[in-house]
This record gives sequence, structure tokens and C-alpha cells, in this order.
Amino acid sequence: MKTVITYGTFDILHIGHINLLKRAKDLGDKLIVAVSSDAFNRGKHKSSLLNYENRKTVVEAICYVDMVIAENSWEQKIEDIQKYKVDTFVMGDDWEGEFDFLKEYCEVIYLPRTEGISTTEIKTDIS
Ligand code: C2G
Repeated sequence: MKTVITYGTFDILHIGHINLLKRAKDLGDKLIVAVSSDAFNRGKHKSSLLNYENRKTVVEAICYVDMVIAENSWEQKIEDIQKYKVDTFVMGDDWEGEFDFLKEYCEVIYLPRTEGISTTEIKTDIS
């Protein structure tokens, strides 16, 4: 049983998120997604349109996702990897290199982002 984990806000879900989650699931048997809490988003200077409960419920409904936990801090990743016996940590390559310190705990993979779509662009288009 290979466990994969990824982290993110997942506000206004779109194909870029789904492509990431599908490829992450394809890397193992179980995919855990840590969804950023509203407070953590504020810390990332990132305001989400949808609150945590809404974003969590949407991500939980995705067929590739086996479990959703809250992302409350930058520091929790090592604890999460140990607690859930994670084999592979995955992020989009806009984070390339940012999480290489996790390589002593598990495999770290950065996947190419889906070009041409972002929640920021969507929010701009609808505002
Ligand atoms: N993503 C992607 N392609 C896009 C948009 C997003 O592959 N067009 C990926 C991102 O690279 C990330 C995931 O989808 O791996 C979630 O993206 P966000 O919700 O924007 O997450 P972010 O704000 O980057 O938070 O501790 C890590 C942070 O919580 C990541």
C-alpha cells in the first residue's frame, strides 16, 4: 500500500487541480489531500472565495481522493508524513524545490502545472 500526499487551497476547483490529483493518485494506492484552512490561507496571503468546509467537502467528493485532512501550518508536513506513513509527497512544479527538505522522509515529486488556468484568473474573469 503506497500512500501519496499533497497540499493546497483547492478554491474554485478546476481542471488544473483535477489533473494534479489524478496524477498524484496514479503514483500510489491511497491519496491524502491536506486542504489549507481559512486561517492558514490568510497566512499565505491567499483569500479563498470558498471557506474550508466547502473546499474540504468538494475535494472529498473527487474519485481520486481517499482522505482529506486540514493544512494548518507550513510545519505540519513532516508530522503528517510520519503519522500517515506517506511514501510520496507531490506538488505542482510552481513549488519546485520548496519542499526538497522532505526528501529525508519520503519521495518528493513536483508535477508540471496545467497551463492556462488558475483560480486567480477565474476570480479575475468573474469579478
Ligand atoms: N495546480 C496545477 N495546475 C494549475 C493550478 C494548480 O497543477 N493550473 C496545482 C498546484 O501546483 C498545487 C495544487 O494544484 O500543487 C493546488 O493548487 P492551489 O490550490 O493553488 O494550492 P497552493 O495555494 O499552491 O497551496 O503547503 C502547500 C500549499 O498549501 C499549496
